[in-house]
Amino acid sequence: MTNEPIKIKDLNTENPRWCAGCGDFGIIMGTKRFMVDEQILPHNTVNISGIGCSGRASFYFNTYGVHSIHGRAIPIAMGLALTRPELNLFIHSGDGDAMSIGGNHLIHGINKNFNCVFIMYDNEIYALTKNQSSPTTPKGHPTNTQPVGTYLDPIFPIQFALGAGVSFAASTADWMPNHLTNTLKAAFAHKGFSFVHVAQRCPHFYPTNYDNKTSDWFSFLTHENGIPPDKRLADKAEVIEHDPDNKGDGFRYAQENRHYFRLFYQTQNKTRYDDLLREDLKKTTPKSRLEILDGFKI
Ligand SMILES: Cc1ncc(C[n+]2csc(CCOP(=O)(O)OP(=O)(O)O)c2C)c(N)n1
Ligand code: SF4
Ligand SMILES: [Mg+2]
Repeated sequence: MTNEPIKIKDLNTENPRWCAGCGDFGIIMGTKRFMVDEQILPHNTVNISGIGCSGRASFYFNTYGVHSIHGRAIPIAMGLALTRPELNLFIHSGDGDAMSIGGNHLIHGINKNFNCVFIMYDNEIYALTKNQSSPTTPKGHPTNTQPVGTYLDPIFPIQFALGAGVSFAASTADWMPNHLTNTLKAAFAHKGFSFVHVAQRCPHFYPTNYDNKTSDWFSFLTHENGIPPDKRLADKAEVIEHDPDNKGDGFRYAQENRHYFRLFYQTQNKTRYDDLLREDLKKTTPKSRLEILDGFKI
């Protein structure tokens, strides 16, 4: 370790094994840019991922990392948050990993509000398992598992997170580096579970999704306490004022088919389990294993 400021190249590992044009490249590059801007040091940082194309993200940061199993990035990160509060924790999770197979863990991670940045790579498809419907696939979109068109209405991730009581919910996109980096800065500054939804392109299995050449299908929501619109796209897309204190409006925007990139909601008034537990531990006297087992005698 040197005292030199870190640069992007210090955070790189091997070349990612993703398809050309995959939005995952933009997400890890935006995350690295944010780490350099904020000088988030690799030896104090853990990138934890689940399974999926997105699950490979943890390999591509020269930090500590865990490539775990579906949904379990959340309990692993929580264990670290409880025992090593000085670490910077980033969770990388796909739409299937977060909303389907690991959905139960996500609800409890959000409710426990432990300190981490949760990045959801939403390509609206199970990509690693070759084009299967996910909980966020639009109704009617054909996939290998539902070739006549996905049967169900999609789950709206921000609405899911707000419904579970999240303390920070924002949405950004892989092709907006400036907005992505600013969103991660706001998420990292927030103390608690920061849910960051990222619209992610999958040109291999879902090339018609998220047209990054046009800007009439989305709006930026902005506010002095929010996240500014992407510099490059601010003049091209609709920009609406929204106060991130207003959870009701945030919830309404989150259930629309139109996309909104911005900070939906933020509160500092939610209890943090990691803080509570650490305070509680200070008040207890450690017990031996036998004493603990005695407590279960009947
Ligand atoms: C318990 C379990 N069920 C199913 C699988 C198979 N599986 C691997 S990746 C994946 C889908 C991942 O989709 P998503 O989270 O959206 O990630 P993406 O590949 O799109 O980035 C599935 C179903 C698994 N590995 N473990
Ligand atoms: S299949 Fe899709 S998500 Fe997976 S690496 Fe290729 S473009 Fe990216
Ligand atoms: Mg996916």
